[in-house]
Amino acid sequence: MAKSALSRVLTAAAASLPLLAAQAAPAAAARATPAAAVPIAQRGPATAPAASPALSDVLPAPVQVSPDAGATFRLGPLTVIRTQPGSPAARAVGDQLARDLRPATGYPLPVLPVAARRVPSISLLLGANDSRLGSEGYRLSVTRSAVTIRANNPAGLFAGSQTLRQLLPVDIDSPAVVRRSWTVPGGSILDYPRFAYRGAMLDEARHFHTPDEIKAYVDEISRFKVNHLHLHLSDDQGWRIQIDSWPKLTAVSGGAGTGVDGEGPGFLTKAQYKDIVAYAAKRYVTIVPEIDMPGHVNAAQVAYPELTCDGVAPPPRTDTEVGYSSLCIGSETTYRFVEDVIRELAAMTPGPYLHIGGDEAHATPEADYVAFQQRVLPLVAEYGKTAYGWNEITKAPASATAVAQYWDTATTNPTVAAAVTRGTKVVMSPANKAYLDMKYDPSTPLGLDWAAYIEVRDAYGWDPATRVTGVGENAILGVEAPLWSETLRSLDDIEFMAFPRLPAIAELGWSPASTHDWASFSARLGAYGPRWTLQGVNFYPSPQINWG
Ligand code: TNX
Repeated sequence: MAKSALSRVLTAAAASLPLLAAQAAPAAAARATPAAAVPIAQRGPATAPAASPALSDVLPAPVQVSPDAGATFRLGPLTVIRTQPGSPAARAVGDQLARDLRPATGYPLPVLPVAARRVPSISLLLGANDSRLGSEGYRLSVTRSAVTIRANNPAGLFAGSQTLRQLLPVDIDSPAVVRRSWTVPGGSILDYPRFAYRGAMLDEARHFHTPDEIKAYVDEISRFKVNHLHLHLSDDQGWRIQIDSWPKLTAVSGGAGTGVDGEGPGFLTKAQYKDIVAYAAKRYVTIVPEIDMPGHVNAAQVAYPELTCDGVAPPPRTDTEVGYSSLCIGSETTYRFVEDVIRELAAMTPGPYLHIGGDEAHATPEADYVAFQQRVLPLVAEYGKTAYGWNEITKAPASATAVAQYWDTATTNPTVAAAVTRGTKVVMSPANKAYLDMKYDPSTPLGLDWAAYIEVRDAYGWDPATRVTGVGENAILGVEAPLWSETLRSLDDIEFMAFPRLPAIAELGWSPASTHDWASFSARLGAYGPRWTLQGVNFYPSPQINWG
């Protein structure tokens, strides 16, 4: 999915953005203005420095780093990649690593089950026999003759491979051959995640992002050990996933004219969705599908008027208002629809989570909302999935076995805290810290500002386990950085909002709290900028960061 740096420009996103009427915005009158069409090369650092990283220059910060100055490894034309014999998954990680390292080095980097003696080798081996590593951790050791990554599972080999890519000079991200020496700093790294769930989210409903754009984002987020991609597949403006038993959902609400300002048409066929799931799985990213209900359902009701209480189809909506639509809670048709959608979605999703939304259901009376969730949350479990929803689902006792995604900006939420005592697990996405669609500052051409302006330091400057009273480390499954698409169109737009804040959220999810340090993080981030430039990733060159 590599994109040529030269061909990438910052796309003009000519979104004229109506106010988010239901949300009190600090600067709600601000409109999205088009970003200047400046060639990407002029936006980031002008040239990539040829610096060789130190062993600790890794995003997210590893658990333990022990440098050995005398043990520099040199990757050369004879280097081979060796993978655990008998493990197709380890072999696949090795193949992927070879594909990642070949363009810039120009070396053949054969992938073999065993290496010939005295050949410099990069080994990816299973059987680390270290319980601290868990399912995603790894040990990486670098000596003069070998790089060895050991893990209990292939996921750890993949994580270790991403670390190794960052330990090579920034030129390794060049899409064309660079003639230079390719060193890896000596020593060893012990690394494993703080939280099991590190997520990102794309909003397919407000503007449809194509399968290729989703795959590019998978590539970009997986470098930072983000292991879940949540796809918001339905909302008031559009329905973006094929459901065979209700075909008009996509025929009517996935087509031309759908999306904010009528500019985001499209939907994923089941085949495309499964292809994305498989592509992501190879990068150890699990797809989490979301169908939002009982609110945010206008697009479904446009296609099927029987999903309203009066049976009358509402007009299609292309504005950005929220909180006005609701499924008809007392109608059995509603539950037939919901069960069909959950059944089909569960069948095409190998991952454990199925997100049923549940946010901003302002048009659903509270008692109806609870009744709906009491019926629907267990339905998700019936189809073999863990129910997942925005934090409002904690109003329903049935959320005890569910995962709640905390998007509230408040640092106290008694309903969520009470649910935690009943067993609910929480993914932290506080909108004023983790929402990648919030502007960096008032001059950001894209994005919204209802929750906050979020500069890089704000995105990094919080702790998931102390953010909300009564929601401590043990209650937290992880963190997620959602990216809503009201103002976004292209992949360039996505990248501009996600980078460099996504690595901040990824570090909060992966790295031990003891490593939390702005000076360290910002220096590592600044050194990463030239890699994005070489990859053609349109990142925001935040003035808070010294970009190499
Ligand atoms: C709130 S946060 C929403 C979305 C909007 C987003 C824009 C949440 C669960 N719902 O419907 O797209 O704000 O920032």
